[in-house]
Amino acid sequence: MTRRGFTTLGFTFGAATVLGGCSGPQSVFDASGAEAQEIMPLFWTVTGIAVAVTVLVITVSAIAVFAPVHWRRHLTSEKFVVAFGIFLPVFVLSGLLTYGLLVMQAGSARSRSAEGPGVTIIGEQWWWRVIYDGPEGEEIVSANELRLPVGRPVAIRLQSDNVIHSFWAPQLGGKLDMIPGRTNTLTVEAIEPGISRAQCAEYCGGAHALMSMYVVAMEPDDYRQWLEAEVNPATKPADAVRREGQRLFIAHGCGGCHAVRGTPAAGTIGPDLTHVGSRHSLAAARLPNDPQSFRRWLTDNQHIKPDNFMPEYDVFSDSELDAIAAYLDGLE
Ligand code: HEC
Ligand SMILES: [Cu+2]
Repeated sequence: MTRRGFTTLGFTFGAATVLGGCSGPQSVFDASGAEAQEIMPLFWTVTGIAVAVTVLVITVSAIAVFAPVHWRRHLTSEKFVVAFGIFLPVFVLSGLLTYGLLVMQAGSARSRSAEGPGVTIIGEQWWWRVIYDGPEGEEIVSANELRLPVGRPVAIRLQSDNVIHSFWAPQLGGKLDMIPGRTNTLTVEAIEPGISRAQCAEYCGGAHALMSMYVVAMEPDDYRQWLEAEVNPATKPADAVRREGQRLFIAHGCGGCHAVRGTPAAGTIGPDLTHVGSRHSLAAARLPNDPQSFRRWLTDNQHIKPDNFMPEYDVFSDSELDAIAAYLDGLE
């Protein structure tokens, strides 16, 4: 390949890598939240000005080094120093500060308007405990997925009971730390139904990079129906295979770490599994949610998500694995 060919290839790959992050379920550029939309113009304004200032500085430096003497002389004049060294920075920075404060003002006005039921999200290692305020004010414990009604600002109370994590849902806008012993409140409003992703944005140990989750924005009626179903205890196993799965689940002590409401399983160390079958992923968006993935998770989870706090199980036969997977998959 010619040198030019290499350059073109390199450039194409480089651009593809950089621009590949510009769309998709975890992209800040695909705003699907009111906050994200409000921040967007501020982002582009700051980026635009930063680019302009960089170009200006490079141009002036180039003039200082390469231009003929009579050009260079201009750069040392007092007028130039006052205009570009004092007035321009003061003007640009005060303008940006004012604009930024106005955007923040709008943001805090809208977070005051978040009156309805909220959600508590607790950062765990390396998954999310998600607790909804129920219709009767009760706590509905779930995990590894955040559902939101479209068109209503929702207050998300962020906590941690171990190290510092950070909740970041790029499409909704906003990123806020989850700090042990504190509650930080982030308000978001989804503006259209759809699925996006959130990611832990503060290094929290071993499997930090694999601590994601899906954010599901739903029409208000669908959301209400979903929340009403989420209050319910787990569905009873529908057939003999699933009943056997439930028996194995209890007999092998899974319930020491996991809760399945309506059964003796009441552990709180791991994610609540009462409705695990209806979530969009397993293990904090690490695996798709299907029977095959449940099986793989049980036997191979330290490979799938290195360092996570669930032990691997090599005691089950093939048919036992199928039974447990069918049971968990049926917990809709
Ligand atoms: C020592 C505690 C412990 C035991 C015992 C345990 N688990 Fe887990 N389990 C965890 C933890 C912690 C996670 C979260 C892992 C992560 O994503 O970082 C988890 C995750 C899971 C998930 C994924 C949940 C989700 O929200 O996506 C499933 C399914 C699961 N466990 C099933 C089981 C089954 C079945 C058993 C018994 C055979 C079992 N677990 C035993 C701690 C445990
Ligand atoms: Cu993290």
